[in-house]
Amino acid sequence: MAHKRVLTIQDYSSMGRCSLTTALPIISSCLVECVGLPSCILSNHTQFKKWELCDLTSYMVPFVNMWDNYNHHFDAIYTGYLLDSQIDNTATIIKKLKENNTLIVIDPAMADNGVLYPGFTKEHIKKVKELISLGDIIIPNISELAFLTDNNIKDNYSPDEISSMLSSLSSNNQKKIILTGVKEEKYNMTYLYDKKITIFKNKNLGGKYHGSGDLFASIIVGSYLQTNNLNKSIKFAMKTTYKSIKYTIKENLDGVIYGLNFEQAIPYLSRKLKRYSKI
Ligand code: PXL
Repeated sequence: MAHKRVLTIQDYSSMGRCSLTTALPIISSCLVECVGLPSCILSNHTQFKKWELCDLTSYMVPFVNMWDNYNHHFDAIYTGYLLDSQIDNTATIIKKLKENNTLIVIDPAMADNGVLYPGFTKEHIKKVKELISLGDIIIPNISELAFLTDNNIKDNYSPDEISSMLSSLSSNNQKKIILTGVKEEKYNMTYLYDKKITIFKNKNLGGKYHGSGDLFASIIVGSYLQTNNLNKSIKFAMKTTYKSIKYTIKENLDGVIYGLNFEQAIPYLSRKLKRYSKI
């Protein structure tokens, strides 16, 4: 099995599993090396009432430049939650480190349930649109897709509306899009837009869980590097997220704040990947 390495650029929130505290263990459990560049460090994510934030914006490029002294190759660069001021830096880092075979995955982590995360404004949407232009695979949820395509925010979208938002974000089929968070009766759906649309369904267990998008995107990145099969990676991501929700409910944990109990689903993910890739 060839060694693979991912650079992920997002915040480190000490309390409340999301961003780097999810990406690092999940990508490692896919047997892929994960280099985490923290864009800022928070005491806890911003769905808590209050937080302390240590902004590392000015360190991001110097950290990466320091690696010039060593050989390195990134099979993928994966970005998540970023402050407005960090998006230009992130673009600079992507342009500097991207080689011909480096996959760029952008999770435009900025909104959920129809609302932008605290502190984010129209300016943030504009900046994320610029970052998306560098991506090969984009992983928005339905709220982020609507914000990024200047559509109205509402509870439900028709299949035609979803299809036209996907085609507009993919800029003439240049990008693959994995859309999460579309609900239909008892189902939770994921759309893959790769010139055509494929829909994946899972039972919806209800409830809101912080960091589920970060968990999903991390599994896609880690397992796609191992399998080179996006459909398979989406199935792994959906099933592992589903199991993590089940473990969170079973142990009566507060998933709105502390995030998903994904640790217990890691053996499942590793087993599935091992069986598929014969690692
Ligand atoms: O999961 C998205 C996310 C990541 N990081 C921080 C957040 C959020 C969502 O609120 O606050 C700091």
